[in-house]
Amino acid sequence: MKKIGKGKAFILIVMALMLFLAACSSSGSEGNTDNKDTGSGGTKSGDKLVIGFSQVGAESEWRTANTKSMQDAIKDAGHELKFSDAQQKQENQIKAIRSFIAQKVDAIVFSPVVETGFETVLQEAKDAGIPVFLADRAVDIEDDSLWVTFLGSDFVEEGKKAANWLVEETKDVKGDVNIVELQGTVGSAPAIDRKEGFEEVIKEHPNLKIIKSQTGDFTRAKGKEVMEAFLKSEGDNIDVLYAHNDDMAIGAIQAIEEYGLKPGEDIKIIGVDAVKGAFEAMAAGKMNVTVECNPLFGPQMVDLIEAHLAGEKIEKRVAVEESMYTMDQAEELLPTRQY
Ligand code: GZL
Repeated sequence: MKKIGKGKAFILIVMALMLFLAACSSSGSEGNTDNKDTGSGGTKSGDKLVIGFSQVGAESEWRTANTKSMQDAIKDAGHELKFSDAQQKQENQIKAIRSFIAQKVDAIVFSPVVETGFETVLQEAKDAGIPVFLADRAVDIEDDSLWVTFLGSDFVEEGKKAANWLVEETKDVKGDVNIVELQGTVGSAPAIDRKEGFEEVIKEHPNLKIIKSQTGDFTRAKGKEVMEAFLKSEGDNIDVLYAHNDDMAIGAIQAIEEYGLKPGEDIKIIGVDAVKGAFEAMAAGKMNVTVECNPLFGPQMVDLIEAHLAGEKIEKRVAVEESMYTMDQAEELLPTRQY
């Protein structure tokens, strides 16, 4: 058998050593399943999550549509939903969040009925290591580490859109335009911001005057009741109703008709939400405009929860795209409305 020279022997030993070292390093990555299991952020997408959802209530068409969008999206994604309807009571939301913490859910979605009074319970969720996602309404809390993100509408912009429509609609009117305002739930983000946005625009037009303003708590019944009081004290002096949601506007329309005036003509009606009821009222000539506030963000919220739990960075505020619809568009668009 031919002898191998010293030089060749050395090369063979070096090659054998390199192959051995290469084998060691590759088995190191194959053998280490720990890194693959944890990834960069914990749960891999595709895991079944348990999501606690504390919803404001069932006070309006908008809320009902929002609840359905969230429930369907969580179910369609294969996750488990623990749902709580707070019936518009803050104490019920605080109880629900504490219950979700005790049940060790993977994530909490929360639409705060009002902006303040939730700091303590959100700190408890943070201490328990459970991420909180704000849906629809914001909280007025300095420490924004208490929630991952806010997904919802820009309510100030909605108020501005409503006022800008009125400015255009009354540009040829000489003299004062008297406005009555039905505010949403006292202390809620949409009520505070829709008022702020509307007033920011009309302050540039001194003839546009808010002569009465009171909460109708976002419901049809309360909206009708407060409008009856407005009509009693101001009657034929009212030119415009600005309602922070369509449900209160629809209640007010009933009160205006019972009073003997024509809604949409004698009194212009401005609503917010763009629910089906508003399109029906506009198609009947009883309402003039509705500013869209889109409740159908359930799939977007589930995507945000899964992305966060997979370790992705999430923006602190994610806005929902929205439009505005007027009486002349209502008949054609009504059949297309999903809520
Ligand atoms: C707005 C939402 C409001 C709706 C009302 O995002 O919070 O609450 O405008 C609902 O219809 O009651």
